[in-house]
Amino acid sequence: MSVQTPTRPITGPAPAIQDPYPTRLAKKPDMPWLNRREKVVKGEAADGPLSQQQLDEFEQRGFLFEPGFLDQREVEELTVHLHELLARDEFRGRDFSVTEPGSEEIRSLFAVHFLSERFNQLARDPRLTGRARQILGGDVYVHQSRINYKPGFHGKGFNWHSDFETWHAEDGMPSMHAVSASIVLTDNHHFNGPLMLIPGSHKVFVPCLGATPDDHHKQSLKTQEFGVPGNDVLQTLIERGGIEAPTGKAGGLILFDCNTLHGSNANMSPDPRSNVFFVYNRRDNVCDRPYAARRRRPSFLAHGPGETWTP
Ligand code: 6CS
Ligand code: FE
Repeated sequence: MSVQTPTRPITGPAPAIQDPYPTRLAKKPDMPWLNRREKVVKGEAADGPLSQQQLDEFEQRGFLFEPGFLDQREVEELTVHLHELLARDEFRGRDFSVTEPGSEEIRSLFAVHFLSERFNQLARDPRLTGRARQILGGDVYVHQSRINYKPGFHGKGFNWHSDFETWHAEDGMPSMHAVSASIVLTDNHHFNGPLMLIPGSHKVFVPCLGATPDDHHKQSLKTQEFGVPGNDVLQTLIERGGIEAPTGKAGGLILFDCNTLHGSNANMSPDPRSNVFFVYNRRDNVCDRPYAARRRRPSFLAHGPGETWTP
């Protein structure tokens, strides 16, 4: 007769590492959100290009829009590089080149600071790294980069989400010490699917429902279904903070906190909408093991400090 011994005790002490931001839950939590633990702005006005007023705005709203960050000449030059990258046949069908659901049109091209010397130079531009250091209060590296491209009439949107929720759950980013810099390379108006943000939403962490499926990024980068907050909590946060969609001429910069809820609509206008986007993470906040997924995502989505990457 054999006696079955359980391989793991059914009850026992809680795991030693407590996740401060549990997400991808099996059931709806009692509270719709947790308060953010980290400060938002960790540097000083004296440390860089942003004024105290700009830092205060970022602190309160979770983003800052700077129209005319790049001049027209620089925008035109970067646009040439962007189109060159999008036209590269050898990138077609590769995992870092994400197409729209149901078509072959490119939606996002990741790791652009490794694919192009010009975008590498832009990622390291002190106008950007200075702002990121100032907000994060320490040395930074590029955690992720990408181009988003929404062709006229065809470009689809992005559901509401916090990037930090995904990076924490799927890439193992421990804390909210990252900031995104999105430079708009086309004129942005209300009809070509501009970035929409919920002011103030960065101050709370909204746990999301549903275990992360394996290889989730293959689906989520086209249409995200896991890691999106429920409608009730979105409604409350939008009633409190509203929705903003910065618009204006090409060359504008949107800096937004890693936890600010954002999304965008489809492009229903004839005009394409494209932007280039760098995520700066503080060097002491490197990603380790994912908090709510079985495996880390591929490195084109989450680079380490000092790491290089080739297609
Ligand atoms: O999965 C990610 O890492 C990303 N997804 C979205 C929709 N936004 C930011 C980031 O590129
Ligand atoms: Fe995002």
